[in-house]
Amino acid sequence: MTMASLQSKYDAARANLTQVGQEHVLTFWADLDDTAKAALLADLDQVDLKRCAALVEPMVRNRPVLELPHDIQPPEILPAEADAAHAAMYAEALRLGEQAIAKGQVAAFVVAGGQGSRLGYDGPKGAYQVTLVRNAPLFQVFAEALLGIERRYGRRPPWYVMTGPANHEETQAFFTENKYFGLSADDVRFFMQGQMPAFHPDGRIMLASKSRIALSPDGHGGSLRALSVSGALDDMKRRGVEHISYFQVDNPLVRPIDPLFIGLHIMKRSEMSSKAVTKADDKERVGNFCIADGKLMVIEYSDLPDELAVARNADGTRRFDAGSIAIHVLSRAFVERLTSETATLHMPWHRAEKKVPTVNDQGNAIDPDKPNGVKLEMFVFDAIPLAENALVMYTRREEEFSPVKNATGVDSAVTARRDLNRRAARWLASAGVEVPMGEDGEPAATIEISPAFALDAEDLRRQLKSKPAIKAGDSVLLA
Ligand code: UD2
Repeated sequence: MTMASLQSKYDAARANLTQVGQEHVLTFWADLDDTAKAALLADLDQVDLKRCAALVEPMVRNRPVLELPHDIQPPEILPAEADAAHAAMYAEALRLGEQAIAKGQVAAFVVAGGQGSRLGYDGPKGAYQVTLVRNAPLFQVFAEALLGIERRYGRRPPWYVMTGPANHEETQAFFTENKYFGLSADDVRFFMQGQMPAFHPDGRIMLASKSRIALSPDGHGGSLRALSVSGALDDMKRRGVEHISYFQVDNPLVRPIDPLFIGLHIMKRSEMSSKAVTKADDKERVGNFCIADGKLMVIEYSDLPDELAVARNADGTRRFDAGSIAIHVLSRAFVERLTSETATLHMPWHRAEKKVPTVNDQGNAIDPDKPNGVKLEMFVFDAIPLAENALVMYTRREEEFSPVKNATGVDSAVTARRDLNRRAARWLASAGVEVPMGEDGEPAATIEISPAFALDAEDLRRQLKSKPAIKAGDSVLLA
């Protein structure tokens, strides 16, 4: 940037910042060299000052009081598998879903913008190696599921990967180094999610240093806006994609494209559909599906009142038992409607008080030991109440949900690998293969089934030409 253009950008930025009382962002301008000045201006380009200004009073200077809906009821949920009452409907839904996939109307969409901080893993979470025999990373598992879909339905779905500023380049490089795991570059489109500045509790935007704004990802709810501003929605339209199959990067058991789920979404003319599992315990850290004041919505575990979390039905079953596992199908038209220029995105912001490294008035670095800043995020499930005909279906936890969130213990790589192994053993057993079991009740062999080879138990039955003989201690790969 030339000096003159730096100066004119500075003048414009100063005017905009002054309008919203945030001119302190430029406090150290005179101390900065041109590179640092350009970096600060680039950070400012990321910030929607008007949007921030509207949030300062209600969300930053004040802690919003969570207003729970008056009437909270459990929703009706479609079963994981068709019972007699649903047999005809599920058969038709499956047909519709398979047809949409074969016509190229379905895209996969993974949100992979967060940082693996809880996992203590320093890299894009999708690069985390998770499978039992090949140690394949999460991204490879999803790529192979798309190859499996192509094998089965004759069409490879395009894949949209939302990254974050901390991992965008690394994620793309990881795909390139690994030759897109058998996909081609044209099948995969990367885009970065939006960012929000952190705020001082008094409402001022925080600086991370003299020349950088303290920016962080705006939550997976920001993915809807990012789909729009990145041009991904236009790209989908060009390709004829109507339905967006949304999942999180941390769940190696997910079926990135599920014909039955997609078919139900189409059949019910739902704009946003969700999968649920029965909760592992009353306070499991998953959102709770509820009908609140007549609308389907998810109430996050931290917000669900205790008396509701522990409530029981007359037969002793848990009253609010449907946990959100962040698997959705969204209609492209719905995302377009929510994010169109004339629409105000009515999704709420969620406030979190965090430790944010910053600088003091003299420009000296401060590494806080307690929360000193406010971060704001959007959650994707807050779009559900805005959708027409939103539906929820159950899926089986052991078939589809075992996220890698923590380094050890629950929801860790250890439990995810255990669940991948159990599922592979179960699929093999249902195909008539004898799987040796250990005294601990776990399969006594290490088994990996690539989703490119088989997408589910029924697919495996079809794919297996002969029944492998498996002995205790064996390592078995079906790929
Ligand atoms: C989320 C859900 C929870 C349940 C659970 C299932 C929230 C608030 N809670 O819990 O209800 O469904 O998942 O596993 O969502 N991400 C981004 N950008 C961001 C933030 C997150 O891409 O700015 C991605 C991240 O890469 C990951 C996913 O969103 O794939 C989930 O994020 P998380 O680990 O923060 O969510 P968690 O475990 O609190």
